[in-house]
Amino acid sequence: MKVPQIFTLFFLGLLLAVRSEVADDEATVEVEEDGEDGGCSSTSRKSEETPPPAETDLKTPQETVPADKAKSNYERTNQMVYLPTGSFMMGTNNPIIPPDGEGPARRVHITGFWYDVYETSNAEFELFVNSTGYKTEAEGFGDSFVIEAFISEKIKEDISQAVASAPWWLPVKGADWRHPFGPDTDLKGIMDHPVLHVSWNDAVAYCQWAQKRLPTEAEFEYACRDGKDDRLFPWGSNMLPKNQHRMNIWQGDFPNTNTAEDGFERTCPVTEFKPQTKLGQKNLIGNAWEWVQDWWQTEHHTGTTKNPVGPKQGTDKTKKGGSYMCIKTHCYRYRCGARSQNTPDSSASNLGFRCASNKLPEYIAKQMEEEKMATAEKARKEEL
Ligand SMILES: *[C@@H]1O[C@H](CO)[C@@H](O)[C@H](O)[C@H]1NC(C)=O
Ligand SMILES: [Ca+2]
Ligand SMILES: [Ca+2]
Repeated sequence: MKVPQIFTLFFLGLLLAVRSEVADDEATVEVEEDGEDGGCSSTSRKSEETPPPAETDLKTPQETVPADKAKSNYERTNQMVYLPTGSFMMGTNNPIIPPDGEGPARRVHITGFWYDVYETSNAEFELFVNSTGYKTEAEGFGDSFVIEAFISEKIKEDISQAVASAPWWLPVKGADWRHPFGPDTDLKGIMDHPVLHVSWNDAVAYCQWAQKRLPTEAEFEYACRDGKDDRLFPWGSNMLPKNQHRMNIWQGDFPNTNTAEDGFERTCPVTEFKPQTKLGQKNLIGNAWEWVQDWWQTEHHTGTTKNPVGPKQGTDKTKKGGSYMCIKTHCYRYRCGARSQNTPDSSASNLGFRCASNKLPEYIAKQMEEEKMATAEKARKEEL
């Protein structure tokens, strides 16, 4: 987000004393926006920043390994599910954060497509980097945004520049996907967590290598709505059905205390929690924000559309789902209809992605078949 936009949002937020009530068979939700915005929706690079220098140590095309030949040292989490053709109401007529363009509700037809079950993990992203020599934009720029609460005192000493309207975001030198909370942190023990500090451009490159693509915003929301009308979450509007956490967000007093009642102070494994949708997708909302294909816009026509892809051009790309940093008071964006944006070269410690595809890539079909057989074989052996 560019600085002027941050201020616009901030003052709009101040003007807004939104009270929104969403009736539901499961719960009634009351929201008060306190005007402090920015929370889990991170900042963007300023457009005048110089782009990453040309890389000289990249692999030549002959040296790269295609996704169907790549062998991971970790258990794969690249499985996909098929979402059948259908239509749904995108957006809502009861927007909770109106300046984000959450409304109006409009009918959208979606052609059946394949969608990742999980957010892209550090292990999956490392396989891509091992196979291609890819360097992320954050590695090129030499820094990325990290929330202050997770930066060590030693690293913090060297940082003076914060983001005016969201002071908890700091640009940290040496923060990138391998060092998610600063140069003195690494991926030990979190290879199955979502990859962070990937820009929109990085996400596109990964999906392309994997023989996939980024989903459109409409596809994300179609999956998230899971056949229900105007509910907040995939499973309904009750955040804690049967008093159980279904996603990784922030509990406590943001940004100072994090009680982690959902079990996770930062990210959780991409396989964590019960599936959020009937088809089995996990962490669509919460954990890491997810880039989608579309350029950002906040004005939408109410007419019916088929497979909308967003505006032809823009300055920011759209992201969906909210993150482990989201809390109702600061960033009530872990809802299917919620949305936010960043410039396509931006990256942060709460922003990742997952891919979609029109066709199931052959190597994944084969892999999933083998996994199914292995599971059946294991079950058979246990019966004996
Ligand atoms: C990537 O390569 C490194 C170095 O050979 C290896 O240790 C690591 O396990 C590889 N990553 C994956 C996902 O296989
Ligand atoms: Ca949490
Ligand atoms: Ca997510």
